[in-house]
Amino acid sequence: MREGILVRGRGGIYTAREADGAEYTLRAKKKFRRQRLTPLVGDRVLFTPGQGEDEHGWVEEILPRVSAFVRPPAANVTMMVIVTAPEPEPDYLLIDRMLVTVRRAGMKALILVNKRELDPKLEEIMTRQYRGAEAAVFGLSALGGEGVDRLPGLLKGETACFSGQSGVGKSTLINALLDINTETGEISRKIARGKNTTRHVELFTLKSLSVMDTPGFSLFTISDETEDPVKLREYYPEFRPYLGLCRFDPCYHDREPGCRVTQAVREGDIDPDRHERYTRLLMEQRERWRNRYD
Ligand SMILES: Nc1nc2c(ncn2[C@@H]2O[C@H](COP(=O)(O)OP(=O)(O)OP(=O)(O)O)[C@@H](O)[C@H]2O)c(=O)[nH]1
Ligand SMILES: [Mg+2]
Ligand SMILES: [Zn+2]
Repeated sequence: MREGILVRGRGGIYTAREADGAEYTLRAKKKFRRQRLTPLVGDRVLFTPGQGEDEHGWVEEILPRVSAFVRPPAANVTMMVIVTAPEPEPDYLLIDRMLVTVRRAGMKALILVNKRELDPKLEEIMTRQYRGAEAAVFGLSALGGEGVDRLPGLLKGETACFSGQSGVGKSTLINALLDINTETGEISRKIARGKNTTRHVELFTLKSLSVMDTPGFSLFTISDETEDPVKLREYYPEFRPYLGLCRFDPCYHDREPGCRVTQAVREGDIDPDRHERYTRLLMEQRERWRNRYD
């Protein structure tokens, strides 16, 4: 058996790449379905290649994962790169939800503010929102090129998954970063068939970088699993300095009297919008927790 990494997958057909760059078309063995295991882009797999030119081979084993994501569907990601831009308008609640998922998985996070030339102020706003959230905020412009040269340093040694709303420029950034030409949302003048949005996750390993492009999304639930809502606060690194300083224990940092976190919000050490959205997610989690046996 050979070992490779899944770089693409669509309609049950996977592409595995060996270390030397050779690619193989594969299908997943039936046993995976019985195990309710779906191979994901980023998976390290053992496989047997197909015999002839046109014959596909088989994914035989999925090697243990460092991480697995449902949305975007990807395995072994170590850093989530959340791409934002002035256009389309940032959905902060979506970013917060992604950060919660990233924290829960124990991953690193990086927030890129693309299309900086359209509105240089957004980087500042984003930095204020996520101060203390352990996600560096970095403004750049994929089209203008400014800042792109600093990306390799930020992504070195990581398997970085570019995610975020459709149209923020994930594919354009990856193209600029790796000097490749994947599909981007530009209206194709030649064929005039409209937006060329990314439809599948793809892993690129080039220039000693490992980067995933993913389809954009606008809907995102934190998780289908129910989790005690008291856990939510643990995914907000900016609350950590106040651990154990609230009057009540546990404190949800919501409307309890003597809450040190809401005091920090009042004193301007935590962004009030970021905290307000936290209470919304908390409400959602509580609702789900109440209905967990339904
Ligand atoms: N002004 C400006 N436009 C940009 C920049 N980067 C990308 N764009 C444009 O934004 C549009 C969307 O870019 P894509 O790279 O396709 O966006 P995406 O995030 O990959 O979108 P999905 O694949 O649908 O998720 C295209 O028209 C790009 O040319 C930038 O730095 N500045
Ligand atoms: Mg894209
Ligand atoms: Zn509190």
